[in-house]
Amino acid sequence: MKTLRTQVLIVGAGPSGLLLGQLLHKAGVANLILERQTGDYVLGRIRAGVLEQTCVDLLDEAGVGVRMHAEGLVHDGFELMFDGQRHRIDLKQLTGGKTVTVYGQTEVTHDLMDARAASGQQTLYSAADVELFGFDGDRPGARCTVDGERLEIHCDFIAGCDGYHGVSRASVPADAIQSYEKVYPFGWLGLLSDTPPVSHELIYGRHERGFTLCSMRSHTRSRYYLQVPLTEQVGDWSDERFWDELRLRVDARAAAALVTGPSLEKSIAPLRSFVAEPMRFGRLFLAGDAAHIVPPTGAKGLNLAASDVYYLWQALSEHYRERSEAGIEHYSARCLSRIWKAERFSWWFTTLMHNLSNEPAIDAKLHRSELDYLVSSDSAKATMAENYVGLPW
Ligand code: RFL
Ligand code: PHB
Repeated sequence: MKTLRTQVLIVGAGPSGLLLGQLLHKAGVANLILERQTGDYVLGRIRAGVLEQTCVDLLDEAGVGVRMHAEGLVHDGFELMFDGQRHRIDLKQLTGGKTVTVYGQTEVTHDLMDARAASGQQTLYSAADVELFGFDGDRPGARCTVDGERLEIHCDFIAGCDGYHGVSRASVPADAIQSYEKVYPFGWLGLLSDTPPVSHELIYGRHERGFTLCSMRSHTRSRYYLQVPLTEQVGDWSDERFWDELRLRVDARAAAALVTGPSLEKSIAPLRSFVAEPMRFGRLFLAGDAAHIVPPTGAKGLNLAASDVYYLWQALSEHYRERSEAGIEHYSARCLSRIWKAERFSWWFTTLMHNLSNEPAIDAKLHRSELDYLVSSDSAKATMAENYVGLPW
């Protein structure tokens, strides 16, 4: 068996793992990333689209912001659509100047992978059978198989950035971790197409046929989502059926402006709220989707991953620079305080905007009334905007 040694072993080359690796590299901390899939597979996943300002700032700090600033779209607001009307939430005005940036997760990952290649830090793709050991003591590490060869990696710390289905959270003894979970009885059917977006800002729509989101990746690439029952199969949704259904759920102006075209990608994502506590187990830290999931309404998932990475980068840099354990001790509590607020916001926005099929008639009326209140009250709009642009770190 071949043996390797690094300071921080990062499991997972999604945005959390790659961003942490880059920030640690810049802080002079050696790190090695183990990823189960190939790089092309990781880049093929179409996911998040909206970055909070703090996430943009952290990507700049990591030195990967050039293309994001050149190609990303800065949005000052978004629209809520219900009963055939649209109502604008002016993020910039309601938050004293804050905005969000529309730049796809695929592009963020691409930029981070390029920076990783230039950094000279090691990344092992297609790493099979990853097993973690020793994180409850002071000699943690992992074993895995890469290209048919068995490897043992020794390290000071392990960062579990391996998503919801990863090995890191699963390696923690069941009695040391508590999970909170809510699975929603519907999913999002997403479609990506090289067509101009229906509007220059995002539109979140509530409709009796189900929720709709009109989003984008650029001025020429659109991303649309439809709420569908969990029983739906993506194969039953031809592009034509998708466009027809979308047209039924948007207002007349959007229906008239909608440009359709062949899909580049179509998939169904289930919706879930999930938090695992705590997020540190001795020398193992969980970060990003490995520790928490939000439903995508409100675009918080990638942004939360970035705030975990920020706290972890600070904690580990302090450890190596000043021999201070304070950041390590406080990592879990710092992350969870922000995570629960984003969980609350994402759950609230999801229940407000979706068609909950078995909802009592009075609840539907109450949601409708809440939407009326939201778009007519400056303080309600300010609360929405404050959460949407992202709470401070
Ligand atoms: P990821 O992206 O899941 O990456 C984890 C990586 O770990 C690897 N892995 C392993 N590697 C080694 N050994 C193992 N045993 C392993 N098991 C797993 C995986 O292959 C993978 O490469 O987690 P990470 O890095 O924490 O990033 C989280 C984000 O991907 C996620 O929160 C967002 O995509 C959520 N999300 C959104 N977030 C936003 O902030 N804004 C949005 O607009 C937004 N829209 C979305 C979204 C997620 C969606 N889906 C499909 C879940 C829209 C959708 C539809
Ligand atoms: C996306 O463009 O993929 C997107 C945008 C906003 C969300 C969720 C997803 O709330």
